Amino acid sequence: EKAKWPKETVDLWAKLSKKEANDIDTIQRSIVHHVTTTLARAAYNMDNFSAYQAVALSTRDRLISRWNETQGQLSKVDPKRVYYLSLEFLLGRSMDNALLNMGLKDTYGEGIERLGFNMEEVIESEVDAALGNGGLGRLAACYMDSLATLDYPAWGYGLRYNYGIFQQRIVDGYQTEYPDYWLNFDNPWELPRLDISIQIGFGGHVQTLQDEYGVTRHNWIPGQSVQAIAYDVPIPGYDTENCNNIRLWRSKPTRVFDLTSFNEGNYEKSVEDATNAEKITSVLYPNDNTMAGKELRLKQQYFWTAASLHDIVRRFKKSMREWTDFPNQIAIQLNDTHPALAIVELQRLLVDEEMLSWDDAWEIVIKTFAFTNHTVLPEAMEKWSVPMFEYLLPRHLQIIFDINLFFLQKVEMKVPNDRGLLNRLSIIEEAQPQQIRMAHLAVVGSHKVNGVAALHSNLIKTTIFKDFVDYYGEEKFVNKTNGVTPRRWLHQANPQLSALITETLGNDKWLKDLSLLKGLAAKTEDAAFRKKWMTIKRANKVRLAELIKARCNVEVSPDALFDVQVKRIHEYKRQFMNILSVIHRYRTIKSMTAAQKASVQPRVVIFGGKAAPGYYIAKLVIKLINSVAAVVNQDPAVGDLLKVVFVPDYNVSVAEVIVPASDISQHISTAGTEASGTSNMKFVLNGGLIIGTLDGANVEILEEIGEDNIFIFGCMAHEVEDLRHAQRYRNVPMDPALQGVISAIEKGTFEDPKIFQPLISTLTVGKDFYLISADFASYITANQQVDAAYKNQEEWAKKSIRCTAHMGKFSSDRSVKEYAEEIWNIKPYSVEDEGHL
Ligand code: Z57
Repeated sequence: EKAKWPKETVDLWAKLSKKEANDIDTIQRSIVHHVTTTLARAAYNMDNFSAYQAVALSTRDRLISRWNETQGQLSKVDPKRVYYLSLEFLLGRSMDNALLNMGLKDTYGEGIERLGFNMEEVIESEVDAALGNGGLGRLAACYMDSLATLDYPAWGYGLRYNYGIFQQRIVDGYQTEYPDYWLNFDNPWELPRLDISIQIGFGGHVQTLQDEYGVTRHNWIPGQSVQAIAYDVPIPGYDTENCNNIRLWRSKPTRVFDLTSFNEGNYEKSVEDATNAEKITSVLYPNDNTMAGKELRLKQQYFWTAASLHDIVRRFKKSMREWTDFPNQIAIQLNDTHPALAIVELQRLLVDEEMLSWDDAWEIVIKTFAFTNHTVLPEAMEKWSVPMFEYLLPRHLQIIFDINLFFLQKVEMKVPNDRGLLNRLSIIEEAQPQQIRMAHLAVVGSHKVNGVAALHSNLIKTTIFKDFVDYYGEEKFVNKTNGVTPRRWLHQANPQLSALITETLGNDKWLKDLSLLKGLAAKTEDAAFRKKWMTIKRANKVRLAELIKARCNVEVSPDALFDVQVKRIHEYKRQFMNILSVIHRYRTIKSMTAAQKASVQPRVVIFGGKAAPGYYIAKLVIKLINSVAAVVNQDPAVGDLLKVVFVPDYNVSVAEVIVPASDISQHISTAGTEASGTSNMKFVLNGGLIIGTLDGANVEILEEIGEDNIFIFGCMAHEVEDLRHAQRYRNVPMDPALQGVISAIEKGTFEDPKIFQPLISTLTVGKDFYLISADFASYITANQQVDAAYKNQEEWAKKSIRCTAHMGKFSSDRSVKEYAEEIWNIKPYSVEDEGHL
């Protein structure tokens, strides 16, 4: 149609569509324009929040230009793209990140300074986008940053929950949950695409018919339907014009749907149906590493995968290519088993709607999908009961049974007469009722399966997927060690350290090639440099001390050793062992003479993290931490030698303050339970040392930074089975130091001991599944080594610098490049600066 326009019209469009200028005057005008028009305010009624809104709207304009240019060019060029399907994107705040990535932070900072505002204060007005629980959701956010930065054509697909992860408050030492209604004000970081609406069906029945060639065809007639509406979140890369997209779906009632009830004269019923439709994207399930098994969660998973696949297929069809080209144009990464239904949905679309043969369709499906496993914990493995599944998705159930039958027939051909093997490999678990094993479906429907750290990837090959490795061979199972984005986790969270690194290395190239950090290693012997390094650490500790004063009303000294454990509260992560060792430390100090106390290294022990609302034991751990804090912090016999704080409502923006301020952080999961961990990488990147077990990515961090710069303790993954066996059947006595600590709790040192009995029982009656007693002595020793090492500040500074210098491997840029080259087979596409209309 554009071609029909006269030249002057085309030229006028070209002239007026030029990107906004980014000089300070233009930017100030754009901010004030949004204040006076979009916000309908004026200079006399401005506050930090309205300043935030105006700066956000102005930033958004620039983001959207880039988004538009990138997506416009990509739809013309149509390169192979990757789609990252994740039920969680834990993005945190957007404004600071967008300004830094677009290289506009200084200009905006100066611009609003002259308009009477301070950038750091304005940034604080933004609420986190907390559409995730923990590591898995934050990993997705880091990967989106790296994909955009490396110019990969990539889209994320997820859900736009009205309520993100709950807000945590501490009342009388207990966690209480409050709804996180993050959309209270307009969200400037999304573009509603009200025109992009897809019908998603549920329930109903399956018609079986013969087509004109006598081939049996299946036609699903859903009993209900809802609409999926698209909301696009622009993801700008760092130091590139490229801007990728995360498409989040929101559920809405369809007209057709509510009219059925309405026409029957049942008005209330029709409104009730509408409410049920809205409910699908109402709330993020707050479980991390556990499976809830709720019907609404399964509805979320289908709603999201069906909408995303419909969108992907629609885009593919525009290119008029052959179906066999589908996997040449499209890679789909399944972030855990949550989107595994996408495998079934694509098979259904190809067979039932596009009329491909089963085998042709299945070949396309397998070539398209790849699957990331993030855990080996049995309680986290997704299983859906067959009767519930059939009620919601009758045709999908048939397809799953067919996928399973054809798969098991092939196994039978290769390994005849091994019924045990078929049972172990089957997608269907023969329980009462039958269960669908989503991990098995994901393995069978993908061409690559990866773990998230070397240890974990080997572990899955020998445990949960052993039989699959025997059947398919080793090549299908690969490792992709996690990484984190240095843009958010160093440049944004620790601006002073970032500036020092840039000054020292002579440029900021390290932000796109993190291996360049190794240039810092030579500086360990430079005393002046060490001083600068440690001065920055101290400033970050002062900032954290202020946050602790504001949120916990506890005064802590920035000269003490800051010891941090922040992550979801889970038994396998062993926050319980940490607080027990703090009690041990407290008792030790209490037993000391004044002279002995003089040589104690003062320590502030900082906890943070949310417990799933239904996870009773995890919530008791929070209560114990707060009870210990209440006693220790006011004990004059201890003074500044030991402080304990629980920072409420740990989230991404709180992490951005805590991570740069830590001296030592704790990554102390029972060996073999933490698939990778990613905060370990963030802490070490910021010059924080870690104390940890040989678990997840700790192993590879040790390899990179060397054993002198990390405190390792505890048993190894391969020893866990034997230790558990011994605890169960040979009455191994509890570690004596631990016994002393437990007795102190039972004597009522920290509130009514009855409260904590269920927790203590996990060590005694529960046979200490996470091996706290077995690891306790070596844990105490490792903590003593930390104290001793910290006393020598010059040596500590050297360790701290070496930590940062050797973290190049753990950039998510490296991870994403490995996925792109070894799994997705996609190439970067460089957006041309000025697009041609
Ligand atoms: C989650 O955050 C992780 C695994 C899961 O299965 C679920 Br559900 C949620 C975490 C792992 O526990 C971490 O060890 C890992 O670093 C992270 O996923 C990212 O891979």
